[in-house]
Amino acid sequence: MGIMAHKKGLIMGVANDKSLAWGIAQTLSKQGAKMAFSYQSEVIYRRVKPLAESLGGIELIECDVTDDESLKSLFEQLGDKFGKIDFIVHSIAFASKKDLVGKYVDISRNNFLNSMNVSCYSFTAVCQHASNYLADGASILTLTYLGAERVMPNYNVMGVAKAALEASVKYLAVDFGGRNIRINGLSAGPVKTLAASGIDNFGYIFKWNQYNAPLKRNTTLEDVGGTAVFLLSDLSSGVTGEIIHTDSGYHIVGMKAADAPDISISALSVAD
Ligand code: NAD
Ligand code: IMJ
Repeated sequence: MGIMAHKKGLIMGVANDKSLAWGIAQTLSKQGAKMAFSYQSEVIYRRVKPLAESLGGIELIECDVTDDESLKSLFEQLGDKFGKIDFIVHSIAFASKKDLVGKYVDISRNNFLNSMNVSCYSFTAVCQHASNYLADGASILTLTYLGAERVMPNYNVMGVAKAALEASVKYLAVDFGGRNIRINGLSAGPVKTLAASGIDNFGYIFKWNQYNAPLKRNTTLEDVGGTAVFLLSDLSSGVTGEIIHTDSGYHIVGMKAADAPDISISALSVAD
């Protein structure tokens, strides 16, 4: 039956078969969870529908996280279909592409607020709208990145949004802790998803992580799925307000590995 048998939950942020949310959904499915996916728009629906069908028994509900009415309607529909919810995965971020290159200082007020809205506030909004629908022992998870803690080239406003997101995890853990509801973050190493496509020098960052991470490899969807299922299951019943790194150990490293090959940005093609 699996460790998620009898658990029902929501996955937000599957866009295609490379999405971190899809890796999490696959592992949850193997462990017997019942799930609904929320998708951002009609365009995404076309890609998510076949994925949902491949797992079977998945409800699909549209939700744009910048819209409170859309969030309200999402949880009303989930409440009707599921009753109480045992887990939620928030795997959503957005910044304007032009702000993910060059200097952070150049960000406009409007783009700063929009990035914070989608990438940070939306997690708090999800917890707020979900509140009345959560079961005793529920677990809520968001996805974050090391760029919240350290400066990473081009991550810019996303790093600021992730830092605020990680602080939100702690405040939300206290707000919900008295109801035995847990809130955690998973800090994933670089993965080639839509949210990584077209990012300046991503191939270089990817290789750098591979050569310098203690495990000498990059992060996989299976790695992310495994940590997520731990955090969403009762195995982690004593864990809340935590950020767990799932990055082959990269975050502990202080200097280039002695055996890391010399790589230069210019030597890497886009395909790398
Ligand atoms: P992805 O593009 O597959 O997922 C991003 C999702 O955000 C998409 O499904 C998109 O539809 C959704 N989204 C954006 N704006 C939205 C809105 N207004 N309403 C509803 N949904 C919206 O890419 P991903 O890499 O799987 O990203 C998922 C999460 O993982 C993000 O929070 C990202 O910051 C984080 N993350 C990614 C990496 C990486 O290297 N790919 C590493 C660490 C953390
Ligand atoms: C994104 C930008 C710059 C450096 C980056 C990333 N590094 C990693 C990412 C080193 C790992 C991926 N990541 C962790 C993200 O959170 C990505 C968020 C994102 C990506 C895009 C690309 C397309 C777009 N807007 C985006 N908004 C957020 O138009």
